[in-house]
This record gives sequence, C-alpha cells and structure tokens, in this order.
Amino acid sequence: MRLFAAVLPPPAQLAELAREVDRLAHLPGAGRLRWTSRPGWHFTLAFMGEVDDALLPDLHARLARAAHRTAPFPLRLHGGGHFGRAVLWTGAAGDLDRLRLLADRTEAAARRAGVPMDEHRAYHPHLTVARSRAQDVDLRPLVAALAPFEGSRWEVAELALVRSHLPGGGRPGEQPRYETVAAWALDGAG
Ligand code: 2AM
Repeated sequence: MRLFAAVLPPPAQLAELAREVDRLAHLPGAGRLRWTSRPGWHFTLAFMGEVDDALLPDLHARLARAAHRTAPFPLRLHGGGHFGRAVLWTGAAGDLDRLRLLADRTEAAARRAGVPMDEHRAYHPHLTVARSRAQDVDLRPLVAALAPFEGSRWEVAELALVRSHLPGGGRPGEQPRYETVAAWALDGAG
C-alpha cells in the first residue's frame, strides 16, 4: 500500500486555513489550479510510496518507537510559498527543530524497516493547498495573498501513518483519498 507519515493539524486550525484559502479563489489563476481536498490536509514527515505488506509489522513498531521518543511540540500554520509553478503551500512556524527531528526519526524508522526511501533531502515543511499542471499560472500573487496568514498554535501530540488511495476513476482533477491507518502519541522527552 502507498503510505506516508504525517502531522495532521486539528479541525480548528484546518478551518482557519480553509477560510484563508477561500479568500484566494477570486485571484488571477486561482480557477485553473487543482485545490487539494480539505479532509486530507497534512504536513508530510516522510513519504514512503508503495510499501510491501510484509514490512508493515516492523514499520509500525519502529514508527511507534520514534513517536514514543519524541516530545510534543507547538506548531502553527504560517504564510505561504510555492515550488516553481507547480505547488502552492502554506508553511509552519513554531518548534520547527522538533518537527525536523520527528521527520528525521520517521524517515530513519522507515529505512530501517526496509522501505526503500529516496535519498535523504532537506526537509521542507509544507502543506500543499493547490497544484498546477499548467506552466503559465503565476503562483506569486497567491503566495503574496497567503503571506500574512498566521494560524493559531496547537500542540503536535501525534504521529500519523496515512494511506494514500490514488484516484482510479480517470476523472480530471480527481484527488487521492487519504486514510489514517495508525497514529502514535508523542510522549517522549527528546
Ligand atoms: P506534496 O504535498 O508536496 O505533493 C502524499 O502524496 C504526500 O507525500 C504529499 O504531501 C506529498 O507532498 C508527499 N510526497 C513527498 N514525496 C513524494 C513523492 N515522491 N510522490 C508523491 N508524494 C510525495
């Protein structure tokens, strides 16, 4: 199954982001973007891709251990940015060092469980709100509109393992469906 580890913001913070994203709808280019489905909004910690069922028990055990070593930490949704002309995202502020630590630990857990992970890349915390296939949509006005956004703070208290069901219907703009298959409390000290 296709899996990734993530931090899932709570409903109140997702509602704040939803209000912010609704404001962007009238901006130039907004109508040509594929807006991500709101129930699935998340910060990816480590993307694993297709994981063999045989690896799941060890993967779960190692992710549980990573969560149990890590202390809860504060986070808030913050501003916006883009990756080229393809991805519009909101970022995070707060204890980003601990978010990175949790991302490193989940990546290491997956690797040790035998999941073939991509080469380690610098972790760039982001929550994708829209994607564009067209190369002629300038995302900068949307990024500028998101820049002042500051969500309210919450305490990240859980590491989630999320399954991604890719759309099979062939309808244009169809989104993957995300299903949380396991979650572990962050109840460590480090
Ligand atoms: P993105 O939001 O920047 O696309 C589920 O696909 C999650 O895993 C998304 O948040 C996605 O990031 C992230 N991800 C990271 N690497 C990926 C990859 N190689 N393929 C698909 N998704 C990836």
